[in-house]
Amino acid sequence: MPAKTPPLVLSPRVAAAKAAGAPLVALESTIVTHGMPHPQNFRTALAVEAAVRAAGAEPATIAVLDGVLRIGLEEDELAALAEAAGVLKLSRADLAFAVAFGRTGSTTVAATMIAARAAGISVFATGGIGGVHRGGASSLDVSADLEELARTDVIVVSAGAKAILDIGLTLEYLETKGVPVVAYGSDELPAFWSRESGHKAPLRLDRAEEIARFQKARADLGIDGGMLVANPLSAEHAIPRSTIEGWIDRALADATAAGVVGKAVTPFLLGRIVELSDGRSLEANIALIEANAKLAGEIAVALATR
Ligand code: PSU
Ligand code: MN
Repeated sequence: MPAKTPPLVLSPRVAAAKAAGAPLVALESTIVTHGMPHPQNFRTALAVEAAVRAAGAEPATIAVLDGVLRIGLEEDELAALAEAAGVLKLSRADLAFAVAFGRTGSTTVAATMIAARAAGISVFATGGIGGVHRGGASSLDVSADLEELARTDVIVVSAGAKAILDIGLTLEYLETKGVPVVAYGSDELPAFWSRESGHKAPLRLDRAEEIARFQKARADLGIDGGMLVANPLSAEHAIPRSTIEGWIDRALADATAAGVVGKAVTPFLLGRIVELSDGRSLEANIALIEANAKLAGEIAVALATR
């Protein structure tokens, strides 16, 4: 059988950037459909694309629309996705399900990595990755994002793992799987809404060029798999750990009481924490994803100019 090209469709802007060899940054869409309320989700999606462009790279927001894996969305498509109901939250397990049956779904970190890799995009910006949930040692609630980082060659720029998780176990898992975890400009791993996690970062780098250099050395050695870059959000927007922990505990108790399981857990917790914090967590989330998009753009530019 002849080799089959992956069934994905590049937007005209992304196709032009690729043809010109310009730096590209993949962006996920689950943060839009399941991570933030409307209309902040749409405004943030546009701001994040603008941040990538300001850094000199072309953004490619990824989603499955009516069964088509799309790499780069038009503004009206993004607007529709931001208010659509019943959008699937797609990971490695069900990305192909949406394609096979003509469904519309947003891509998580895991699914966006798969799509980015297939489209030849090596840098991706998100908010916070999924990881090992608290109690994960017995519930086995471990995000597919971690396994994807272990196997797919994409640099994921995040603010660390979401603080709702067990950060220590998440780090152990990534170490076991050989995923480099690089804190940007910090000795400590950030924890999404907070600059501090209580965990020392396995690796620290201070410049986008250094991250590109590290990735190049990995590739030269034939080391495959992803890399996790953890970018602490600005002190101005950060929420102290002690403050956020109270809201997390409340949200976790509410999730248990409501019997929330599986894929619904993370969206439930994020939404509940927005309520409990009176929108403060949302402001931090918006700020951190914009900052991650900017850094991802800089890394993509550095990789392209090496
Ligand atoms: N970052 C955010 N908000 C989000 C996410 C990331 O700021 O909603 C999404 C990503 O798509 C990530 C997902 O892959 O949360 C994790 O979901 P789970 O824990 O169910 O694997
Ligand atoms: Mn899960």
